[in-house]
Amino acid sequence: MTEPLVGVVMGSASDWETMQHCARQLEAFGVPFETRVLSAHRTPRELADWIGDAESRGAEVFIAAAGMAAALPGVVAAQTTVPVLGVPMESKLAGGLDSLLSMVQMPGGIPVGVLAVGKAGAVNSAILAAQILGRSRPEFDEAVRKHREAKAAEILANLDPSEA
Ligand code: RP5
Repeated sequence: MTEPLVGVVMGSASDWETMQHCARQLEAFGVPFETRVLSAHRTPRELADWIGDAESRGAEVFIAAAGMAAALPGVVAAQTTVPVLGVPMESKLAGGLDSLLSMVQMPGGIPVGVLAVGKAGAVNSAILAAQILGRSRPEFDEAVRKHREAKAAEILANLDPSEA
């Protein structure tokens, strides 16, 4: 079994609808990862156990998604020096601005790299994780380059939307 290089954790199963886009992007890049629903508030002990376990098995990036109080990425970051990327979930209050502000306002000393709210952030967290891993693994760097080229080609193939 390939051990995960990326640990993807979300505060609730309700976050999966958004975070499946992160998982799909990691899969497309061939990055080994594992996903967990574990909450900073509802399952704090199990969360701590998983962080330690994933780190000991070789995880080099954590991606943590949460909404509402959105404490999860900060709580993960407090327990590891593995880089943590945070993905704020959309919410009924202010469209997820609440999650974004909660997540991004980490106290000095414990950083979390916060991405955009929702699907764009979920996809970008996977791409950024691949870029981080790509510093020492050229295959992931190459996968990111190809992804960018494909996205650019899509745009250039349809320059005039009125012709579609
Ligand atoms: C957060 O609360 C989760 O990350 C989720 O975005 C939000 C709502 O959770 P549920 O009530 O849907 O389980 O902890």
